Amino acid sequence: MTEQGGVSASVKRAIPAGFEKAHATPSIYADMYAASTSDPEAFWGKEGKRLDWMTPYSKVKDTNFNFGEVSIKWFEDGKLNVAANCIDRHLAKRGSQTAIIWEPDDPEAPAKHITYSQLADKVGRLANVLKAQGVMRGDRVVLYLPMIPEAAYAMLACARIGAIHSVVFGGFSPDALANRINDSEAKVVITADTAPRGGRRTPLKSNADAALLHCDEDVKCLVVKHTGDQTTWVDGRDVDVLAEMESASPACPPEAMGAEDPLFVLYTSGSTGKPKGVVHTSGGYLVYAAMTHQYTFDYKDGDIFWCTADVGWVTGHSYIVYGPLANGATTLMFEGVPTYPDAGRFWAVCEKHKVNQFYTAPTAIRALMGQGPEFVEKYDLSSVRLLGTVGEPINPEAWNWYDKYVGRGKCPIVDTWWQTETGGHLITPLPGATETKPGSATVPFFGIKPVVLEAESGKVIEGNPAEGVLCIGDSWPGQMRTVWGDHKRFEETYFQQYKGYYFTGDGCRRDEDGYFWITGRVDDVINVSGHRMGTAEVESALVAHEKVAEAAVVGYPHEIKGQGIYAYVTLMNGVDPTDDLRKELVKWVRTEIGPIASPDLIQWAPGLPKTRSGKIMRRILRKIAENDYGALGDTSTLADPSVVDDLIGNRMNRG
Ligand code: 6R9
Repeated sequence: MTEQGGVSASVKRAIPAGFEKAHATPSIYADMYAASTSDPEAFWGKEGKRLDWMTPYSKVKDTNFNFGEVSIKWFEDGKLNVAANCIDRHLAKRGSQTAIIWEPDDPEAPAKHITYSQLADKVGRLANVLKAQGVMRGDRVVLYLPMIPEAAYAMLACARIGAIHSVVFGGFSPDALANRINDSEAKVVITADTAPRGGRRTPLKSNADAALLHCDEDVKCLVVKHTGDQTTWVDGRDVDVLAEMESASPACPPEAMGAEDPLFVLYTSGSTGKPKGVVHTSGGYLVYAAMTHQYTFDYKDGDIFWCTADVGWVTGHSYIVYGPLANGATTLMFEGVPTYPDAGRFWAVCEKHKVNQFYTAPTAIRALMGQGPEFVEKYDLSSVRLLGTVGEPINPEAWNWYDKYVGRGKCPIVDTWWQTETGGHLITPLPGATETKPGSATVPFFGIKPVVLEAESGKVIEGNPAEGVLCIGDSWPGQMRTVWGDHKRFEETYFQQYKGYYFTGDGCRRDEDGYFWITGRVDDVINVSGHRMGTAEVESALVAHEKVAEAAVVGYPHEIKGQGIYAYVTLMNGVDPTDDLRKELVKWVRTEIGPIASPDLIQWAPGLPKTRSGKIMRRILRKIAENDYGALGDTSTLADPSVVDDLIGNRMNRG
């Protein structure tokens, strides 16, 4: 990505016509950015008022990035309810406006339009069902659901009663689900019978059954009978949630929550150890999600907004549910996949529901690009006025294809860089304010102070161009507050290496114009189709197999997925390295973690390159996987340099 960035760094795309009256124009952006960074108290004190507060805040910002005393608080003495902000306050004006358009997996099945009044009714009922199951303020509720309206109802029902939700992506395995239920000490799991995707069905309930074998026996299982597929039923533990909602009261007064009370925990992969529970709180998160949704997408009243992410990821939290609903928007929720029944599905849905803003991942664009433009060209996309991307760097080829065939040359493309930890966009163009460059996430959002540091020395690099690691110099309201149950890990992960800064884990380049180009992770996290995977997680899954002695996992460039998973595996003595065993190991990892963690390539490695102190030299393994032998660097510190020649000789074809 860096080279491509360098080549096109000077080619700017003008702001398309029709954005003269956008929420931010070049001068509005310049003024607001200056105000936001020179006096954050005043800036965010005013922005906080975009929400309805039950008790107004008197303090705005109280944040400390110093290692050992990290503490982040925004609007700390204010009280509010997130669900009331996403629903109740819109009812007078927008009761009969559609809040959620639901498009099912099956293109022949009817879509649903849920108005704000209907949303209020459903969320109130579900909140009462949760209460009846003993869920109280501060309790954790795990959601393991398909992309159905009930997922949004459940998130908002938790918010309404002050319970903390933790959504687990439906593609995760029973083991991964059990780990999250146990780590968050959840009281309840909400799941569905099965989840249709691309014409196939994932057995969510039976996965939940398997997970619950490893959890406290008091954990309740609320089941949405969505497809009607048969499942097992454990009396006393399982609850038919739709039936209970029928008879529950829709009236449920919203709890007054502190701005700093947790809203949700979302597990994400890091460079070491088990996934960590990223904690977001109520006030700052919602202010930030709402503001970024409005400005980045230039959302205006009456627009139909579609973010194609799954609610199992942060993108779905901030830009399917919380940001749009806080703004009284119409948000589209899609159950299916981009390639079912064919590669035109996204565009068919855009045409059918007259989508105005469309937000997806580069990996989806690359996959569809490979199918040819005829799948896009036949649809009427005249309603679409803005395109967005998220999740990984977008290569200029994909950017140009998106621009030409989907945007028809008239839509701005907002390449939004952010993370689970950041709650919302940190570096992104604003459509009416920022000229774009294909492949660059461009400039910081209001209140964000990105800094580029030298990786080794931690020295701040002033002036342009600059290349190094990306850190953020000050807090913003959407920032994560802690790691669930492990504040020390929070500080060590994000604040230890570069003192006084939030360390993003990403590398970047800042070009002559001050535009940011994200070059990818600098830690042991790989980004597979926009999903974060810790190499350590895949390794520990592999070594849990009885035939595996040791494993090292790295990322390598993959045409569609961005990065693929390359595993070096050392087998136990006497075990035959066969193709069948390869397949068995791939299947094993799928069941241990989930399909998104499947190794793309497994190379048998009689030995791994290690330092004399026994550390695996991943830098070398990465280079071999990338086919870049010239750049192997110094191998003299290896305990046994000959293992490298063997690995090169037996390298897998990337295909
Ligand atoms: C929102 C989300 C975060 C990591 C992040 C970075 C990569 C996300 C990007 C991007 C380049 C973009 N990333 N957006 N890289 N350009 N526009 O994806 O959160 O799943 O936590 O991943 O994704 O490497 O550090 P999350």
